[in-house]
Amino acid sequence: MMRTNRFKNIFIATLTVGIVATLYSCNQQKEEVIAKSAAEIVVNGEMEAELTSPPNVPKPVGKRPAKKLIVHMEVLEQVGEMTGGVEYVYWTFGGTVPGSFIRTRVGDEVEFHLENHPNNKLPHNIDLHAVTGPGGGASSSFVAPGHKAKFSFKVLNPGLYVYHCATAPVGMHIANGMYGLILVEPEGGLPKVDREYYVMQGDFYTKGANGERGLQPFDMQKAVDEDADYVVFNGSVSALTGNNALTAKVGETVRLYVGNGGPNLVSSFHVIGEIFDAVYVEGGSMVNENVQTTLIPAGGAAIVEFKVDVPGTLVLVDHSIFRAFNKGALGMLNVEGEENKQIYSGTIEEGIYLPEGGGIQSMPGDSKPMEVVAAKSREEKIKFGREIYMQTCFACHQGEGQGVPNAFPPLANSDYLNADVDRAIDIVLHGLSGEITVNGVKYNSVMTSQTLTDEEIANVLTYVYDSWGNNKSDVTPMMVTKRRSAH
Ligand code: HEC
Ligand SMILES: [Cu+2]
Repeated sequence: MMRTNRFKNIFIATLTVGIVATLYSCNQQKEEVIAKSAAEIVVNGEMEAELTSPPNVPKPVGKRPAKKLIVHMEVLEQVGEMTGGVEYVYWTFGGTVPGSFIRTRVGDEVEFHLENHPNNKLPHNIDLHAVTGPGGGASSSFVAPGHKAKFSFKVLNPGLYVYHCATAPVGMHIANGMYGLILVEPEGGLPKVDREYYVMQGDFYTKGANGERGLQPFDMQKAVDEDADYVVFNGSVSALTGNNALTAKVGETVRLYVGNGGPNLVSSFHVIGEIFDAVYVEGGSMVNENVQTTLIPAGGAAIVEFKVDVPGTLVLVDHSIFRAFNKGALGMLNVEGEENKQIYSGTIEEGIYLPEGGGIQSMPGDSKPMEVVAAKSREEKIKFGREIYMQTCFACHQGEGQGVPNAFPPLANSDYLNADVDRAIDIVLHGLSGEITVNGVKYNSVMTSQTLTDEEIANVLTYVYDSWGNNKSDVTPMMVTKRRSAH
């Protein structure tokens, strides 16, 4: 018995490997053919893309032939409400988090215009996961405030793709809301459904704990520690509840385009009271059926479809459940229509799924004061200073201190910098605005004050003075402390 069984198993295993290998090579051949033909599709005319704010999506592409599709996307940095009484400065693609939804098809040639509003403080760019090419467009789309950039790409692969800002510090730009979705429909379009919605999860990190009121600044340390204060759908706690809930009628089919901007957390996406009839796994071409919870990685997406059979409130959650009830990852889909007692005995009672609110509590007496590691030598100061530069100053003043013409003055070989050390300390401490002249060129812009310790400011300025032909001035924490108390 044992023996025959084992042989049988080996036989089946060999057979399976054989079949899988054959299927795999067939698939590969097929994919090559598709990829080739997508690149070869000739575009026929041009049109301006319809962009929509969440939770809405543009009209289906369907059978429309491939075209040159013109996309105008504006970056806006603006204050919004995270939850009652808590405000946050969101950095957005098109004024919303997630950013405007882009809908295209295989074979389209997308001409992308990225515009950075003049009131913005920072440079930005865009990396679209639907782009075949280095950086997904990032290096071609880098724009300073008040500037615009244009690049184009051929859409080769169908699927649902994330786009995001990729300007340093990348994590910070994503954490502030710079992500969205671009859908690439296959040849002939997607099957028709009754309702389509756009939902995207993101995690947020604030200086204050969850629920602490006021304008909350971004907290870099919590972001690095992946210790989110808010985990939400569509940018804020109540974006998909109450009057903002999604709607459908009994008997309709619903398709959700679900993305996850991160920056850190993976979503266990689930709809309480439904089973997904179909899931386009990871937003690709593979369709899974009868799924309870689907995993959506940071920087990934999924398309989920289900038919609503009974009335009531369906609840969208990240099934990492403290995020749903204590950090905001909860949305609602209200279904209206006739009861069907055969399927379900009654409606779900509304109000059960009320969020439980700010849940981050600490035990008394467990917080130790932070130890500051002081640099022991000039070399170490420069090393620490370089790290700060790459995190804080790099985005505007650039990697070699060369700056950006008409927007950010150079720190390399800067006569303005070298003329006055105390003035440089003041600039980092308090920010700078108004007209200045650096190496004969006028700049009239705004540098925001940087929240750094005296030690960090000393290190970063020592690094800057030591680099790119500057005068090697040494800046000590004491000098910074003196300037700080002078104001
Ligand atoms: C958000 C973009 C931004 C960031 C981040 C930034 N700066 Fe600036 N910086 C500017 C702008 C804009 C000006 C010019 C302001 C004006 O026109 O009045 C400036 C001016 C300066 C100047 C004086 C002009 C010169 O070129 O010598 C110094 C020095 C300086 N920054 C240092 C730093 C350092 C050090 C950091 C990092 C700790 C930093 N900046 C971070 C935008 C930025
Ligand atoms: Cu950005």
